[in-house]
Amino acid sequence: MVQDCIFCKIVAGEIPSNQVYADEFVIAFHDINPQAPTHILVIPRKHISDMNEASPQDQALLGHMMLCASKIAADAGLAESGYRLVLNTGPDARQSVFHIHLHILGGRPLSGQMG
Ligand code: DGP
Repeated sequence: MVQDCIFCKIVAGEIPSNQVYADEFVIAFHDINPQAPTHILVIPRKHISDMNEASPQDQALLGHMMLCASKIAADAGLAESGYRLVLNTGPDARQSVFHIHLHILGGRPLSGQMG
């Protein structure tokens, strides 16, 4: 656990979250500032600050996050209508929390603009 990391504190249960999924490796919870009708974050229990810090050792964990996201999206009813997975890294991507996280966005037609 990294001191002063909001998401480490959520993993530790020190900050409450509206959790929708948890297993040995990841947890998922609703974003506090939703950008779409469904906006869920999937985060690893392990602290990795961003994709620049991710290493080959994290390959299985990152793949697990993606597969969990598809299951969570399906459970949220998004499999047919579709959804977007977003992983921001660094200032140009406007990353604001430096504990890696996958956004699941859906529930309405999303912007055609990717950047
Ligand atoms: P990003 O810009 O990719 O770093 O997105 C960080 C997201 O984290 C942002 O959409 C808001 C969300 N967030 C920040 N703090 C909290 C929190 O304490 N609880 C929850 N549920 N979400 C948070």
